[in-house]
Amino acid sequence: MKELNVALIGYKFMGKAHTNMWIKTPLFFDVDAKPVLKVICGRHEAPLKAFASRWGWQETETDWRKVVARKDIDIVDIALPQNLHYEIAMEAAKAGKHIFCEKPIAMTSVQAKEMLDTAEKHKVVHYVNHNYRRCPAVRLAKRLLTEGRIGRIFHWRGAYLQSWITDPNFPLTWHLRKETAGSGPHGDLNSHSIDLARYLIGDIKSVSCMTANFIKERPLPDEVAAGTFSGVSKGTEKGQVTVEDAAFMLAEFQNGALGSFEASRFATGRKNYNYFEIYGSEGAVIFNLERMNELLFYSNKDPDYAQGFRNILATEGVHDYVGNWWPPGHIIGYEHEFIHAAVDFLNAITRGTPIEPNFRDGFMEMKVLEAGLDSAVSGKKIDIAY
Ligand code: SOE
Repeated sequence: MKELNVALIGYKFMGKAHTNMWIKTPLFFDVDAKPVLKVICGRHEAPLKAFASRWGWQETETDWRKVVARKDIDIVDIALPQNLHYEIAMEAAKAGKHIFCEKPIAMTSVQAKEMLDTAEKHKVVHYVNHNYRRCPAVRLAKRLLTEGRIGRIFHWRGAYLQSWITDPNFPLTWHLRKETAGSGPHGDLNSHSIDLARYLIGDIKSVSCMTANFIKERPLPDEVAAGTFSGVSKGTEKGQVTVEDAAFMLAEFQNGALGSFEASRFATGRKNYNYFEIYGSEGAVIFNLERMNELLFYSNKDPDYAQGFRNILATEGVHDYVGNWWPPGHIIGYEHEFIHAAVDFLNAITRGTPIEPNFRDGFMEMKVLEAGLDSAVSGKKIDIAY
């Protein structure tokens, strides 16, 4: 089988998810090319080498410019904080590498547009990893919407709630600093909800948003040890939190539907509650990532004596991707969404099939995110000009 050499930049939470994805994809799916774990890149040599030997990366490198410049690399995989996406993706596109990039795509929509134009100019496959699109239950929601079973859409109600920084002693990791993350849960979590809403309902016309900051100072982190959800402080010295702690946004869709988006890391008890409801003239669907194999579906077409939300376990082979895993009812998890993305990404390279969300989607989403933050500052509703 043809081989494609991967350079992965980043080796923490997403680095682990992506490494697992490249390994498992050709084992479970019939792709035309086998990803090779060629080189992994990160700033800190000792943990990088330990990661590489545990997961089977052939080589390590501490300078991302060197890996992007290598002739033998086909795919550059960016699993890093937002502030590093733009520069690496631009260099990778110019070097003719296909790009698998973590979300949100960049720090600004201007950067995102340049990334899109450059990737298109150099004819490389470009993908922004909103993994939740490839959850089979989400694909089922899309199918029901496409088949008209929900009818005309009236409402999107989305929430992405976590609680990992409610402790005031959780350190000031990169997620909590504007210069590295761009924004707080708005960019980190609302970005996923916006992507799902765009995928399922359509583009957003205007937004109105409020943000809040509950804890303004935190202890500085031990940069090497700290990761997402697992901060380690360096000492008692504190620094300023420069992103919002929660962002609640209302939106009008171009098709007339009305939506709400809630993103917070202060939702006590919620771990990774990525939730949406869609209400239409013929029915409704409800999805909750923490029950990710299931989709609730309500249909007006059911006889009146049997109406109610039915719980569909999306593990039968009729659902997207799951036929390649286990027999029905043998549920799948978080990591599988990444593998589904890699299948489509590899097919985009070898078969020329389209892949979404791509840098165009990343750009559209950045416009919505930016409008949300502008609205939070001005207190006004913002019409989005794409
Ligand atoms: C942290 O908030 C995080 O890891 C996000 O960055 C991911 O995108 C989300 O999928 C889970 O939570």
